[in-house]
Amino acid sequence: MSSALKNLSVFSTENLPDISEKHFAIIVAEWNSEVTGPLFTGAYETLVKYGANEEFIHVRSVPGSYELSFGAALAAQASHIDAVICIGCVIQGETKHNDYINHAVAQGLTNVSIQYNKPVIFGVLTPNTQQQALDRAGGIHGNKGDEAAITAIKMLGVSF
Ligand code: DLZ
Repeated sequence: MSSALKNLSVFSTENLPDISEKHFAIIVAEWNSEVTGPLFTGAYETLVKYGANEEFIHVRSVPGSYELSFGAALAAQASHIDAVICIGCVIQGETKHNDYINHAVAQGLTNVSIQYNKPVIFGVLTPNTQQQALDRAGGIHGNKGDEAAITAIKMLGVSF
């Protein structure tokens, strides 16, 4: 289902793990802050709503989405961090910058997750327009920050 049909703030919350002792890092890109601000708020409030201790939520900002990979690596290599949530918004422009940034961040965050064996969540919007971004940052399609936080929580419940 594409996100045009799905509300990003509607998800199953059955069997969520206890996260009261878990430490989360949230890394937020400053670019498009009118979008990343509400995404961050959604992620933070969702963590708290489902049991995170606010003292265990560690927030840092980076200039742009391209820098999320480095921020995530710093967080993931910190032994007390259990999961990392990365928040960004890359809006398509006249050039292909968005393609380069999006691919680099997606690959970068995957690499960090595998290297450090911790959930690293891609809370990055990749819209064609600012309106599409706002629609997914607390607008008509919900909030991708909420979805990113619930994904981090669910991943902490995955074990073998
Ligand atoms: C340079 C740039 C551009 C053009 N657009 C965005 C964007 O839409 N969203 C975003 O998060 N960052 C953007 N950036 C900044 C890059 O992510 C990065 O910070 C710079 O290229 C410096 O490495």
